[in-house]
Amino acid sequence: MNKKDVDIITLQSFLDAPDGRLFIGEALKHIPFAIKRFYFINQLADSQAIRGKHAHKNLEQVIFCINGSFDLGLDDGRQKWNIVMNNPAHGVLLKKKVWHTMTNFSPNCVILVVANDYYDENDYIRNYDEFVRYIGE
Ligand code: T46
Repeated sequence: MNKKDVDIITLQSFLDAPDGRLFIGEALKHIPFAIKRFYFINQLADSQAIRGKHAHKNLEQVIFCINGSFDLGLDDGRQKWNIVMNNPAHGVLLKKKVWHTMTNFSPNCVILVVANDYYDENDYIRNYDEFVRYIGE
């Protein structure tokens, strides 16, 4: 995976100092799909935790780190890419069939994900060897 293959979405924001900064993302404008689901992850008390470790067969998502930081590892089966997620305005498009891992969480890390479909465990590939076989088919 080359840098050009990682789609970074940059949200517009408005600073009302000292009263906060407001970020905006609209479906089919900034987010390249209709949003059917969102979820967020907080309370990342263990900086050594590893989340993700899977790919999706069809699901597409955009992942944000809206507070703190973490490392996002991407792997399309040919090349690997690591992105430090530490800018709340930047979302990374998680395309289908890309193995992804989340590591190195700061204590105040909050991850927000928007997805183009509902939760379906059958869409997950949670075994790396199976992932390599799947993308080779
Ligand atoms: C992804 C990365 C970035 C549900 O029941 N519904 C949901 O919508 C989600 C997202 C999860 N779950 C259940 C499934 C598991 O029993 O919540 C539990 C934890 O999910 P998981 O181990 O998949 O969490 P992560 O952080 O490894 O992965 C999540 C998303 O599941 C996944 O789609 O791409 O964030």
